[in-house]
Amino acid sequence: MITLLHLADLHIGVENYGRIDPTSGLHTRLIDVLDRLDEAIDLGIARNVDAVLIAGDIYKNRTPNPTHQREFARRLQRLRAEGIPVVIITGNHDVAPTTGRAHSVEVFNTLALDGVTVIDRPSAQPVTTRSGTFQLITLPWVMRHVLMTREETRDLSLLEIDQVMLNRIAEFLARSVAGLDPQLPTVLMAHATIDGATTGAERQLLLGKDLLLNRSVVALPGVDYVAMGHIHRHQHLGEQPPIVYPGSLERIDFGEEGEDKGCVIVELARGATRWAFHRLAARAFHTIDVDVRHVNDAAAVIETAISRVALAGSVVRLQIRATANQRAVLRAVDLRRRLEAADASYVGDITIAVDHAPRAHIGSDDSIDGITPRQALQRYLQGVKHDAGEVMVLLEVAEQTCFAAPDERE
Ligand SMILES: [Mn+2]
Repeated sequence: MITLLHLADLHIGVENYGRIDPTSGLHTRLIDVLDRLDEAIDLGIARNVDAVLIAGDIYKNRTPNPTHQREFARRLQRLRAEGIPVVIITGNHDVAPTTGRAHSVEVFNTLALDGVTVIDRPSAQPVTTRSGTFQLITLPWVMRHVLMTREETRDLSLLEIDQVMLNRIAEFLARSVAGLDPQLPTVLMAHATIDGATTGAERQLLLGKDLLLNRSVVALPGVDYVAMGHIHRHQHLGEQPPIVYPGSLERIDFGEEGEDKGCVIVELARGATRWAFHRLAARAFHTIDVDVRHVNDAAAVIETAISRVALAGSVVRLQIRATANQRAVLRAVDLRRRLEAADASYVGDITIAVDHAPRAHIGSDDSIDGITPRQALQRYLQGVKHDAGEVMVLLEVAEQTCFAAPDERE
């Protein structure tokens, strides 16, 4: 029996909803992510795992700073000292923009450290552990230039290019499986979106440009476990073989408020793999939603809503719907002080929205059918922000981040 620790989407360096910790000089959210990684590694060591698989997206982006790199290297070194091999594949946040430039974890491969393997191409190889050997097929985040030449893409539409890429991925996986030793257990590790996977509400739009792999493309006979990365919400898509996303280590945004965060322990066995999700102590995110439009004592109702939530140590935001008269007496600064006094680790936006009927929409009706993500965002922003300049700035930022091609996005 080979036991594995399966992690993905560490995103070291995502530093929102926190501040610099004066004692360590590190951002509080960086400390959170590193604490979760330590927690997962502690679990792996306690369970005597034979190898650690990291299914992509190590850092926030392809240019981690020296502190992020040192902290990740420390964790790799701890696993090496324990004699536990680590295999990493690159995710879309790790890849280099052009051939010739290094991806974010390439240095660990260049050093040729015993027990650390970084894979950035579709490949298949045996992995030897103290409890035996397993076969590992890897599908890192695929960039178009890896699978297709410029000549091949020249006369094709984007849709046709996607189809050719999907065909090549399916061919690569089928070929890899055909070459397997039937005696040895096999893991397929991939950084990709499987069609039918559930994303957090806030990620749905961002994933619009991803290649969607059909479940049948990865659920191949001879594969005993499919170790996925890319989607931050833990989920599994099938049991034969198990196709599992461990999800990210920490919540990155309020869209992940209701999601458990953790890692997966896999007991790999030929045709009889078992796995279990382990919840880690990710920092809680809370949205407090209060509608006071139909109450007399708005302040008392807001106070009750706040006092119901365990705020200590959490990241919190407050969303109030009020009448124009109530809005005139509610003070965001007082509400912020109230939340800070409850020992919230970070107080996010406090919004007091007043209904302006009828609401301004860009379309002639409220239908969202057939509108683009850009239009949906614009409509949303126009609904919640009343400053046209602010809406323009936010749309501009969205253009550079959300709507940039996945390869360009950071
Ligand atoms: Mn990703």
